[in-house]
Amino acid sequence: MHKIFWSALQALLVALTLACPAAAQQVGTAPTALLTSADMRGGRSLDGAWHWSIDPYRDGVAGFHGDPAGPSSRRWADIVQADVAREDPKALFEFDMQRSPIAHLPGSWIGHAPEMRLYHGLVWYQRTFEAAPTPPGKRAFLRFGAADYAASVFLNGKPVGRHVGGFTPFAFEVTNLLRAGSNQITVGVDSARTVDDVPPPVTDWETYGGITRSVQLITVPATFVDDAWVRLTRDGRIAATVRLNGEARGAMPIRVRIPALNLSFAGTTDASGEWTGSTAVSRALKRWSPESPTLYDVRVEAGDDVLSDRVGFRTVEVRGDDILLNGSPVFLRGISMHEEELGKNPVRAITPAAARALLTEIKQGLNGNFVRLAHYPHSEVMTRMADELGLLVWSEVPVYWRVNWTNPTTLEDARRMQRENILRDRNRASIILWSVANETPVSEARNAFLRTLISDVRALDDSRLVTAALLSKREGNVSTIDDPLVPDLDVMAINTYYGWYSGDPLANVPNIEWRSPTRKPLIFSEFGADAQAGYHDDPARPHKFSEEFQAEYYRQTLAMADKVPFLRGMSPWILKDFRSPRRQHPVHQQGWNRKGLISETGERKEAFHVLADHYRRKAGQTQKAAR
Ligand code: GCB
Repeated sequence: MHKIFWSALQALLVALTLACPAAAQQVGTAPTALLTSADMRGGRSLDGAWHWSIDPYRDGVAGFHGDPAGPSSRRWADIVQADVAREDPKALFEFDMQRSPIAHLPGSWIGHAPEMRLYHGLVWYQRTFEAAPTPPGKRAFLRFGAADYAASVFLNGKPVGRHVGGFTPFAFEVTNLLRAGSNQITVGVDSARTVDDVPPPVTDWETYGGITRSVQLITVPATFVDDAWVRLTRDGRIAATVRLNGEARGAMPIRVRIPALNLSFAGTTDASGEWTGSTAVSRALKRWSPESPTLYDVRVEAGDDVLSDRVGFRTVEVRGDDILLNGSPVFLRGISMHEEELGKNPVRAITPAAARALLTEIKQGLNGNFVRLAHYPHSEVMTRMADELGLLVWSEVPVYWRVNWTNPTTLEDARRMQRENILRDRNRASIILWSVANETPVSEARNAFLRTLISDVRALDDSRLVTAALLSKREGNVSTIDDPLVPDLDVMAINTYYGWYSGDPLANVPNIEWRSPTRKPLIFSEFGADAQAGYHDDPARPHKFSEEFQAEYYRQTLAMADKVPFLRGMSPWILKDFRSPRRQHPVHQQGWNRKGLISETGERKEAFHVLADHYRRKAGQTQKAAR
């Protein structure tokens, strides 16, 4: 009786956990640690072979009358279904995780099998791994790089937590759940989104449901460095803000070391486990820049824990309508990019090689120094690669198009995603801009929502610039940047498609004049035109979707851009053709947005060379000005 009661209670808690994030918090399953720079901690990788099984009617969440899932449906049960069925002829299972097919994670399920290509909903994943009980004085966490969109995690039959949001990391403590020998982990990932989610269901990109980033089991000392933000301040000092997690977090000595600079500074945490300190820096410091992306090994020591990171030091600020990098004006020669690897069948598996291939095409191919990682936080593999290769980064949250501005839960979700993104990446020198939104229609409710996000950014990170991709108002040949959000931003950004979505003849595009009542630097955060690689047309009268049209569109739009006195950068749309269910032209698109300068397999289109030449000239101008 007792046993039945407890298992019914557990099933009820599980149903609540799966159904709503607020309930997840009530049952103590919200993420319990940040584990910043978790990718540097190593730990035990749980990437690789996992069983997977679809559950389109969410039978593992609730029965058909809405009651908690019964024993025949509980995917997370700590049993081997075939063994139980063999022992007990009455046992009924309407699933069998251990005999379900196997996929290699991380990577979206759209690549698991052809029939998964358009699946949206719940998929269960399960694997086992050998472990030992957590030793005394240590704590263990399961850490996910990302799961899209909501994930419920179970270890050895117990719910350990739920996370909402497809692009940011989360970690759950499992110290007391690990056992000697085989441990079973089950994750239910649901890709379905509603109008209250961030982003809402309608976007212009592929959803890529599933476990798309690495899974690690990380063991740390009982009190450990949960967050360490190390940066160069605008007044030229190296500062560190450290937060400890654990019972001994108060009054704990902390030391930060940068061995290559012979630099060490120290302090003691306050009662809540936090400490901020700073030190002067010697002339030996080589500042990070795209031309010389120097990174330093940094160690943060606290009690038994040492957190390591690789950090670059640079400053970024705005003066009048200039963006200053390390005190000197910089023009951002960029391009936008989705989180999608090269190839005919991408599954959003961003390995270091995949990230390097994409970013090298920007840095070396296009002569770029900047990338907009659209429209959501990209993999930490990508931002680390940007640090290493020397590309400035725009990072953003998926507050995209028609968000439900009046729903407080939607706002809380967006704030949490942004916080998780910033706390993950505050040590990346490459990131200079946090963007709070993309092409959101102006209203009082939207302005209030975005202002909350902006003030959150400023509270979390005062060392970078805040922006948002906005729309402008067109009258005749004058485009005015009149969004009421502009005064709240450091840098204005505009998406513009004159000559593609508008009926302007391309020859008219350079006649369009840009005005802004506010004096701030401007970035053209998007402009672009579709072209199907290999489709050529009469250069004298090119049609849409031809390489010639796209190349001419770039020539004319760049001519327009050259005339904007306060333009300080651009990230045209987009590096690579990307999957988008919106784009169903049967000849030219076939489910792909074709605005890439390279095709999905990396073929360069004519417009690629137009932009590469433009950036070569721009880079030359900057060098001359610096001399
Ligand atoms: C936009 C959106 C981007 C789309 C692009 C397009 O303005 O920000 O997500 O993919 O236009 O191709 O229309």
